[in-house]
Order: sequence, then C-alpha cells, then structure tokens
Amino acid sequence: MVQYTRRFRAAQSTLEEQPGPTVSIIGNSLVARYYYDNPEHLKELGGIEIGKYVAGGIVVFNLDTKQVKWSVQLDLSTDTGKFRAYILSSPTVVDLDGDGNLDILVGTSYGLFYVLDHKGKVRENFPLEMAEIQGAVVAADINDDGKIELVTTDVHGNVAAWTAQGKEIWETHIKSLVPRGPSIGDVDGDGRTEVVVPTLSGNIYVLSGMDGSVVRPYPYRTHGRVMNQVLLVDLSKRGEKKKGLTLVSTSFDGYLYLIDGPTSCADVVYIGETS
Ligand SMILES: [Ca+2]
Ligand SMILES: [Ca+2]
Ligand SMILES: [Ca+2]
Repeated sequence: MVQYTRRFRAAQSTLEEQPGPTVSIIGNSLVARYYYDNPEHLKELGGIEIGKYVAGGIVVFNLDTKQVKWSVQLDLSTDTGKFRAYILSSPTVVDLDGDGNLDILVGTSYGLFYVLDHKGKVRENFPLEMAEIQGAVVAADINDDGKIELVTTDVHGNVAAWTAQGKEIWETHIKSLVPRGPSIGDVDGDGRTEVVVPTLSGNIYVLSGMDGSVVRPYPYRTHGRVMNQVLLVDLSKRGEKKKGLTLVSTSFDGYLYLIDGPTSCADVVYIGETS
C-alpha cells in the first residue's frame, strides 16, 4: 500500500454545544512525516518522493481525553495536478437526519463534496462532484419548507443546492471563483430566504433560495476581491420595523461595505486595508 505525506491545512470547529465529551473536528492535510523522516523507513516506499503527494482527511479529537477519536482519509493526489487533495475550509457539522448525532460536511480541492456520519462513514450518494471547492458547505433551510438543504460553491462559480440525501435541487453559474461559503438569510425582508455569495470578481450575489435565480438589483459590485463570507445583520433599531437585512463585507478595494438588503444601497467606510 502506498503511504503518502499529509500536511496540515487546519481549520477547526469545536462541537461545544454537544453534551458529553467535547470533540474537535479538523479537516486537514496532516504532516505524517515523522515516520518517513527516518531514512530506513523511507526506503520502504521504493523511491517515491512523498513530498509530492497530498492527502486530505478528517480527524476527530476528543478534547477531554486529548486523544484521536477517529480519522478518515478522503482524497489523495499529487501536489502538481489540476485537482489536489487539500481541504481549505472548516468542516460544517450538523445533524442532517435528526438521529441526535452530528454529521460532517466538507468540500475538497479535489472537487468532491463529502457528507460523513458521526463515525466517519461516507453517507450514501456522496461524495458529489464539482470543481475545486474552497468555501465551507452551508446547511440551512433555504427554500422555507422546514427541511435542511446543503449549499456548495466552487472555483468556477457554480453554486449548487442539494437535499440532505444528495439530490440536486438547483445549480446556478455566477462566472467567478467563490472563495468562501455563502450566507443565508431573508435579505430583502419578503419572507423568503436568500443565499448570499461572495466572489473573487468583487460581485456579491444574492440568489433565491427557492430556485437559485439571481435576485435583483444584485449582484452588488465592489471594486476589489471579496474574500470573506458576507455577514448578514439586522441593523434595525429597537422598536423600529426595518425590512430585510444589511450585508456587511470587506473588499480588496479597501472599503467596508454596509449594503441595505432590499435596495442594495450601500454605506461605505474606507478602512485602507487592501490585503
Ligand atoms: Ca445525524
Ligand atoms: Ca428546505
Ligand atoms: Ca427574501
């Protein structure tokens, strides 16, 4: 069996709200060099340069006992190919089937969207294929039917909504790399939920949660890359009935944007930070 290098690209989320032992999940590429750092061990590989390989996986720690509960390997690739096995975002944890155990959702640079159960077993119908996924997977009721959907985004500007069982509900193409996961909320205050997507092009898209269509007057155009997840906040003052939410985002143009959800009119604050 081929062994390979794993490198940490750690992003971590802690399941503190869960009763019982605290568990931490890390989506990673983990440095397991210690074994092959020994030249004697390295010989077992028969001349393979393990530094050229990448593997991504999930490791679950019990923070009480400080021990690894389990780990599972997902993708394996070389470090030079078009699709590489990095995991660049935090896994999302949510109980998809209501059995009381959290499920783990993660997209990989290999372009695969995984849902694992609480023991690390890949759920039926997964992984699903997209282009390289950099943003976190979002789980929310985006079409207001009381059931949770899953939303994934990729570097080709594909935004896709899936049922918890992995059946595609809709897919929209917004023609720019999506570096972070979407935000979910009733942006315009009409009682229906929207999906807000940041892009490398500087456009912030608002999509209908029902069918993925672009909600006008969006996209909102900033003049630099939007590399953060967009924050959705209710800025209405106490007692005041304001419609919708405010979209808050930075951009690489140096401004902080506060965009009124229903009208897309923005207040901008120069913060001078362009990186
Ligand atoms: Ca579950
Ligand atoms: Ca739903
Ligand atoms: Ca709405």
